[in-house]
Amino acid sequence: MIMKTIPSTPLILKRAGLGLLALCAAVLTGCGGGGGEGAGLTVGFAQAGAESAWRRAETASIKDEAGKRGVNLRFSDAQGKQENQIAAVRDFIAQGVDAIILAPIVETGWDDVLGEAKDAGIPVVLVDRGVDVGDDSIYATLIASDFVAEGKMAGEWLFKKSGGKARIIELEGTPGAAPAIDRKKGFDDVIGQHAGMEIIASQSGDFNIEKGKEVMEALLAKHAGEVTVVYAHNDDMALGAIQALEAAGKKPGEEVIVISIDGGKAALTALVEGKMNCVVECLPLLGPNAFDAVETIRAGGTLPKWQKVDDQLFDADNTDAAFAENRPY
Ligand code: GYE
Repeated sequence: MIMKTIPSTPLILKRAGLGLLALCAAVLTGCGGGGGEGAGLTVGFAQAGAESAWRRAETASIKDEAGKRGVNLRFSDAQGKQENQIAAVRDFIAQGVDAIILAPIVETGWDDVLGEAKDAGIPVVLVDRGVDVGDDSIYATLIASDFVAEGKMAGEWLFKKSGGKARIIELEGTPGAAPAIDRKKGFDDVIGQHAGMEIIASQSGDFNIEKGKEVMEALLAKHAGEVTVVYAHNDDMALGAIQALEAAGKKPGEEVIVISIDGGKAALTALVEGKMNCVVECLPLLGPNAFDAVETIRAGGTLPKWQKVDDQLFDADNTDAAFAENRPY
């Protein structure tokens, strides 16, 4: 790749020059109405897709925040395909953007293209999903939840709720995606410690409602007589599973416990209606944090490799209709 051959010194100068420009812009425009540190920057956002309400909320948060800060945002939706996302990152590098925000579809396969970004002197801020790379200096920071902890929270809640007896169908996220791998790990680890709890089937519903419903229908054809719990790696698949349960004549939330992760309005509403029993939160409003990170990097500051987003758990004890109604996504 051409970018790899560019020597680092001129790039450092280039970045310093742009930093100065940004500073001038900040001084000229002041802090209000789109001014500030980010004003005038060009940032590429390589989004994974639009498969879930969560991801649409994340996209909206990043676009809104760019608008507020006067950042010129270039947006790409990879439509669930890693090759599209890699091509988008390469395009941003070729365009010489000031920074790249990347929500990586899967964990692996990023070494080359992120190495190219580093060689080009373009910082990469990872949002919402982590990567598995040989050299972690090829990205600046990761802003994301702890997905193992989320899965663990769900498993521990279920242990208490079920008294340690459960026949579970697990609906996994996109194969190879950090939240699918880690939400499975955290949950399965807890379940594995209790003899009366068993995962009777575990299959991917690709983080979307249609696939969640379809997979649940197929699994119900086999396991309708024994299933007592559905654990879905996100809200959308849980909502699809609820439709499948109802179509099969089962009462979600009563005959079958339903657990999801994300905590969007639709899931919290289902919780209040009694069709869902437990929702572990995962916050999608990462725009402010992402652009704070870009500005810190450009100001020469350092950031922790992982900025952990804190999540909580919702169930019938702490969630009411007003809370669900006011959920902004
Ligand atoms: O839970 C899911 C989405 O990467 C944390 O991706 C994100 C997950 C989120 O499609 O709904």
